Amino acid sequence: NHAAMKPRLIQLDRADPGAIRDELLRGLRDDPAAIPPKYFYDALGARLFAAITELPEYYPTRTEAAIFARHADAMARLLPAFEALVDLGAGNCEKAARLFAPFGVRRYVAVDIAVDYLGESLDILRRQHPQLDMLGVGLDFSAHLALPAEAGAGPRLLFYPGSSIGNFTPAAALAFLRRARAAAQGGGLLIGVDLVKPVAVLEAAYADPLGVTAAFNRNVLAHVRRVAGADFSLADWGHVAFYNAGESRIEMHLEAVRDVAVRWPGGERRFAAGERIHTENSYKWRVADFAALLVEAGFRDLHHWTDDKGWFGVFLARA
Ligand code: AVI
Repeated sequence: NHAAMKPRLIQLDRADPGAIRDELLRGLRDDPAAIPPKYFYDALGARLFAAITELPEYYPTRTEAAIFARHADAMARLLPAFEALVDLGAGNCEKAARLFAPFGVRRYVAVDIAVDYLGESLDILRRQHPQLDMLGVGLDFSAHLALPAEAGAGPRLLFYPGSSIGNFTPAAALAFLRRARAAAQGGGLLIGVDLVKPVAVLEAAYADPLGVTAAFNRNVLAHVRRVAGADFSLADWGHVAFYNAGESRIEMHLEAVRDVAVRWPGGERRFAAGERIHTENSYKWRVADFAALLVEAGFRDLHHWTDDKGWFGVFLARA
């Protein structure tokens, strides 16, 4: 029976077009203007991000992968007991799949905002791991982490790689970690975190000479044009990325290269040349500060691994 072999998919949060438009237009009217970074990831944006992870300057993805390749067996020996591996922001499910064997995973719950793309990933995975119990969940986990009952009642290992936690402010990161701890049901958390390092290395990773990150940044305007009806012209905006040492974060902005007026149904805003729209923060943590954040969120029994240069950290903690 082929249908029975299909991984189960559950879509929990359907995007509400009205709420999306309201959120975006509120941000555009703000001073300074801002667009939430989750709008980077339309179909093209997701592909541009995948291209970023291949850039020689963008060290986080390959540095984290090397840490897992080197230490997965050591991690496996320290894991709390768990019934399901819950992958937050699973995408193509590649990172989690590399842990199935060393961690002895029997149930895999892949969570992402859109279940459509997840379905394709899980179909491919199913062929490689026919014994694995799989579930795909469409959920905006930046808003809440209430997983469906189908995810199981036992302890869970939450997996949050890629330093996506860095796109939260420290306060939002703490709130997120508290929710993650509750969702783990007595299991644990395995999380990848980008670390503070020389400014030149950080800035090169967010302003690559090929211009892929610039395209990724500008593409958010095409997405906003589509979903909020704001008539952005991409050529009017330049990519700006710099390290803000006081806040310990990379900031990305789009800067008007001339005076521009942006119109949308029911409103408009003028931007003077040089004025910016804030599109992303990417926080860089120190090991001790991130460990303290985990403890503040209620986690215990912390372990962490880094690469030789200390550029990226993977933390394991018990819920
Ligand atoms: C997804 N997130 C962890 C990336 C980062 O590095 O903050 C997004 C990104 N922005 C620009 N380049 C990559």
